[in-house]
Amino acid sequence: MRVITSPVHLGHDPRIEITSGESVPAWEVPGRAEAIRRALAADPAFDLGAPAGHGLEPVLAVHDPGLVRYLEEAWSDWAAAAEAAGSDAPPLVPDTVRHAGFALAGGPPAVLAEPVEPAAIRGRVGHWCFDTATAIVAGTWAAARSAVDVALTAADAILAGEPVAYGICRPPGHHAGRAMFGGYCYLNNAAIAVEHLMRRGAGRVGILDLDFHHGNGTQALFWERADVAYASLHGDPDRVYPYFSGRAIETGAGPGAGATFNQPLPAGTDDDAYLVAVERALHWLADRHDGSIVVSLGLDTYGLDPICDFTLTTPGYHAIGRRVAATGARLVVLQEGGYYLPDLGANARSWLRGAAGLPFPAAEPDAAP
Ligand code: Q9C
Ligand code: ZN
Repeated sequence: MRVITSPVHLGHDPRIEITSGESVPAWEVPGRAEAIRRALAADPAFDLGAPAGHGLEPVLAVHDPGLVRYLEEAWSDWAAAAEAAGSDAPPLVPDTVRHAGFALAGGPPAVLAEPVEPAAIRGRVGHWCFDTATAIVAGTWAAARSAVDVALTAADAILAGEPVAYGICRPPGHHAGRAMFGGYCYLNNAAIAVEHLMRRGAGRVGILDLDFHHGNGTQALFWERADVAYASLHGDPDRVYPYFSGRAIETGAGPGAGATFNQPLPAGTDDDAYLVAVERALHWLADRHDGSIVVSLGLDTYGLDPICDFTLTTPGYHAIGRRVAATGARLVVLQEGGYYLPDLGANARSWLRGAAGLPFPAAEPDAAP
C-alpha cells in the first residue's frame, strides 16, 4: 500500500493548548506522525513515499482566501510584534473569538454579509480561529500546506488505479471549515482531497469520518452539496467536543438535504457497537458515491486514548479497515486524531492491513530508526 509522509510537520510543534482554563502540554504532537511512520516503515506491506507539491490552487478551491492569507502571515506578524516589544513570541492562541452573537451587533444584513477582519493581530486570530487548542507557531503554515500535499498525493494514487492509499496528514484537518480553523486543524485535508478527486473525474465522492470527534468543518463545507455525501460516527456532542455540531438531526440543506448522516455515540462505545455503526454508515453511503471514499481516520476512538471515551482495540481496527475495504470503493485514508502514542503506530498499521486484505499482525515489527 502506498503511504505518503513528509517530515515538514516536525516544524509544527504547538507545545501547549488551553483546555478548561489551563495551559497544558499539547496532545497534538510531532511524535504522533513519527510513531505511525515508524510502525509502517517496519512492515514491508507498506511503501512509503514523499508528497508532490500541488500549490495553493486546491486549497483555495475549498478555503476562503482570507483564511489562507491569514495562516500564511500570522506567525511572522505575531513574532515581529513580540520582537518589537523585546520578547519571544508565545504560541498564538485567541483570547476573543467571533461568537455568533456578534452578528446581531453588526447592523443590518447587508453589513453582515462580509464580517470585517480586524486589523489587530489579537483580533485577527479570533476572527478565523474558534477555540484555544489550535496554536499557531513558526512551522504551522508549512506543515499545514504539507499535510494538504500528503492528502492530494494519496488521492493521486487512487486516481492512478491504486485501491487504497494512506496519507499521514499532520496537522489533521476535519475541524477546519471554509473560513475557520480549530480543533488542532488549519486546512481541511480530506475536503481538499475530495474536491481534487471530483475535479479529476472521480464523480461523486463519499466521506466516511471515523475520528472520535465530529468533523464539523467537513460537514459545513459540504452541507449544501448533493454530490458529496458525508457520514460520521463520533462522540455525542451533548457530551464532548466540538459540542455545537454532530447531532443526528443535522442532515444537510438545500441541494445537500439528506446528504449528511451523523451517528452520535455514547461513552464506552466498543468494537462491536462501533462496527454496527460503521455498517450503517456504509449502507447509507453505498448509492451516494461513484466508487471512491475519503476516510478521515481518527484513532482517538482507542480505549487508551487520553482525551476520548470510546473503547476500541487494536484488533478492532483491523476488522473496521477490512469492512470499509469490502465496499469495493477506492479509499483515500487520511490521518486525523489519535493521541495515545505508545499504540498509535500499531493501530494505524492494524486498520490499514485490514483495508489491504492482509492478516492481523501477530506481533509488532521492530521499529526502524
Ligand atoms: N479536554 C482532533 O482529534 N480539545 N481534534 C478537546 C479535551 C480539542 C480534537 C478538549 C480536541 C480537538 C483532530
Ligand atoms: Zn478527534
